[in-house]
Amino acid sequence: MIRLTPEVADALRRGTGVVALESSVLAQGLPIPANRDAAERMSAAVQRSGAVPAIAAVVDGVPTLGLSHEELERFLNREGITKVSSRDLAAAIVQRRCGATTVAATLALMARSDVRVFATGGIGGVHRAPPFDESADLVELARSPRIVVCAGAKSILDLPATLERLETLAVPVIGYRCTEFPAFFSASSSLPVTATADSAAEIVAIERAHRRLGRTEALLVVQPPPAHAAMAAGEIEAVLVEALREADSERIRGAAMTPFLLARIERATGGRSRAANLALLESNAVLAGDIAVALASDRGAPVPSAHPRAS
Ligand code: PSU
Ligand code: MN
Repeated sequence: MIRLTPEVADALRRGTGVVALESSVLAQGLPIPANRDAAERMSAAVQRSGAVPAIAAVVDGVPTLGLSHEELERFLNREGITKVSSRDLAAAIVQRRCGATTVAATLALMARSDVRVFATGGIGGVHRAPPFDESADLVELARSPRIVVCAGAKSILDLPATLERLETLAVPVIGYRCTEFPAFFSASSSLPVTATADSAAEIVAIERAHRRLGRTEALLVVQPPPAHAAMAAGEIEAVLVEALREADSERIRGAAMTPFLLARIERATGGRSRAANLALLESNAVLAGDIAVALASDRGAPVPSAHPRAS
């Protein structure tokens, strides 16, 4: 059902780590040429961790995990590439289109494969301001037994409402060495995560316990952007308020909303937000690679305690 590159198929057969990457962030989320930097830095980061990267996409109607060099070029040039969420997959397949997959669609493809770990920048969520708009990323997280590593949800969203929905959907939000839900460009949102883990091994142990309970929700692993690239919490806010006003007056709706807001922030904050975006994509890829490698070698070892009791 899902086409794998020989390298990805081989890694799955040998039981070494594989990390899925989404393609919507490359074809819609980031501008040219930052999208190329993102693809290269994320892929290299996954490899440095000892895992194999697999970019998810629909290529001329074929649902795919792992792109050839030529295919990646087509997605980076983005001509004729549509944004594909989970509900769009079937039509894209039948109509032989090229689709860049969101978090939701990437999870849907992963759920049909043995790829268990996914690295991205930020998930979609509940948008601010009416009209009501909630990303399918949230419901797919609720039914895809996989691990997703991200820097939270982008600050263009209503973060408290997004976390409330994740709670309702019973998606564990595990902070990697952090106690707050990150706000994508900045480290802090003042909103708590459900638990903190201090190592990839501890995340794998939580994953194992979650699956043993028969849970089907994804584990959402979050970490803040690297300190050297993070922006101050208030810095993005003024830009965002203006972008939301523009979106309203231009009557931007539905799937166009996220790319529209991302482009406005990009234009207004230039290099700063882009540097933060690329740095967090890379560090999420490193962590996802570490988790994938730990998961691949996991033989049900006892749950490691990061906080051993004093004896
Ligand atoms: N957040 C980002 N960059 C992105 C996206 C989110 O920082 O490119 C993309 C992801 O692919 C995410 C999608 O899954 O936007 C959510 O879109 P929507 O809100 O239309 O579901
Ligand atoms: Mn939407």
